[in-house]
Amino acid sequence: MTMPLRCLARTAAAGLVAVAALATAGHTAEAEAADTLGSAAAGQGRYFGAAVAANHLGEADYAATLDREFTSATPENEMKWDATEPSRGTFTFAAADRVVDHARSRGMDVRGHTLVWHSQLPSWVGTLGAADLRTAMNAHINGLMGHYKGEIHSWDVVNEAFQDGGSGARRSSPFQDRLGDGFIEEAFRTARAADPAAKLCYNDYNTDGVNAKSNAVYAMVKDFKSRGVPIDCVGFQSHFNSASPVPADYRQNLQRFADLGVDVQITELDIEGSGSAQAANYTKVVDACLAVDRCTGITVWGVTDKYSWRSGGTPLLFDGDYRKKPAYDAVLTALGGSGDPGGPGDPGDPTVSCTAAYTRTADWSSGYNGQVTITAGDTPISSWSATVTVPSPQSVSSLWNGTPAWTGNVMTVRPSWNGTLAAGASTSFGFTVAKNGSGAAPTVGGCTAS
Ligand code: G2I
Repeated sequence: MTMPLRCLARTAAAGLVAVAALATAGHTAEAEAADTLGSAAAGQGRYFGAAVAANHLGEADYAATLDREFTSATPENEMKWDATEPSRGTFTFAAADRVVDHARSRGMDVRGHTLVWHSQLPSWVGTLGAADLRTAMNAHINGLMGHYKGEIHSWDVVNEAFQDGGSGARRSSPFQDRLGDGFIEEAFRTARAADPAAKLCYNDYNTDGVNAKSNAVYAMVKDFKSRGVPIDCVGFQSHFNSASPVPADYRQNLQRFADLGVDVQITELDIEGSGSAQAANYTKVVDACLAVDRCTGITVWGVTDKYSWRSGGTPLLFDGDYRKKPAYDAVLTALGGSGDPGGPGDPGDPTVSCTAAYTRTADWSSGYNGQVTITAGDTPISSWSATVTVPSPQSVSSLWNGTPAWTGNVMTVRPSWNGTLAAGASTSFGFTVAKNGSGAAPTVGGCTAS
């Protein structure tokens, strides 16, 4: 019985959202300044998202960049069929839950990606006959959408069902080959019933301009709308490079879909290149979305170049050291925001710093409580870390308002919810130590901030 557990988790996540909203009331000022992608996009009534990989969330700079800049998250691989139902009827949600819980506890929306796709499909699906495949497809949709019911802003119900090239034909897949064209409609109808609050999207690539493939998708969406098949949005992946540049008729293509009565979303944006040329291409994409009222948001396909599926092409907004690239500045500017050109770490930037101060706040025969107060220097910080060396044979039995990582008897503490500090502002973490016979004081090392 997965559902009740997830429902409990959902309640907890919703509580965290409320706490986060209270704790970051100061974000209002940030939103007014629109100095992040998310706040600038919000000023335009849109979200700005990133594809997120669960296995990078433990990297402090990755999480800090995600949390600071983005208002929506798409699990990059964790919700795909091979990850969530590797054998029939056995659902595995741990990795996807990590992304969803991280995002929702920080107030981000989540895009669900993806329910029915020919790729990353476990081999058992391909062995089924038509009737069984239909049952399995619907069970898969119900399994995922049921687990995340009420938590997903938009689902990519069907992904990449059309062929490349000039024919506009459907792509061969177990679904297409055994169930025929009707599988897409069936998937959307099943999805609507499974979570009526989620927007249901069709998602594809090489459909960004007007061409045979986008014409075929357009005809399908038009048909669905005329017959009342539930579809709310079309996702345009928008993976661009020199062989597949931003089309001149991008805005026009987005607009013609919007005119059918669906939202449009840019779902997997990345543009290979660097410097001002890459920046100019990003500007084109943002301008196209802003020119179409029903273009409700943009998702870039990753946080940092180093983890991109096309890392060699450096297609994203942050480099491998999480520095803002010219493309970042271009996107922020196009969204109407203004920030720090070049980003943190630029020569000329004020130094990002913090201090750590230790006090013993309670003491008893077998233990004591310590508290470390972290204070930001002259500039705001988005993350910090401090070290606490615990003398042998003492041991730490609990810690609050921080996330510890141990090397021997040195505990490096990073923020849990409290990474972001205004210039001069403080937060603290605390811990309980079992003396094990020694009352010696711990050594608190220097604070580093980013
Ligand atoms: O290919 C780019 C995207 C095109 N549209 C649909 C998206 O779902 C797709 O995302 C990519 C992920 O970014 C990659 O990370 O989908 C690829 C698979 O089709 C993902 O790559 C796979 C690798 O091929 C596997 O070897 C690896 O085990 O990622 C897996 C998980 O890390």
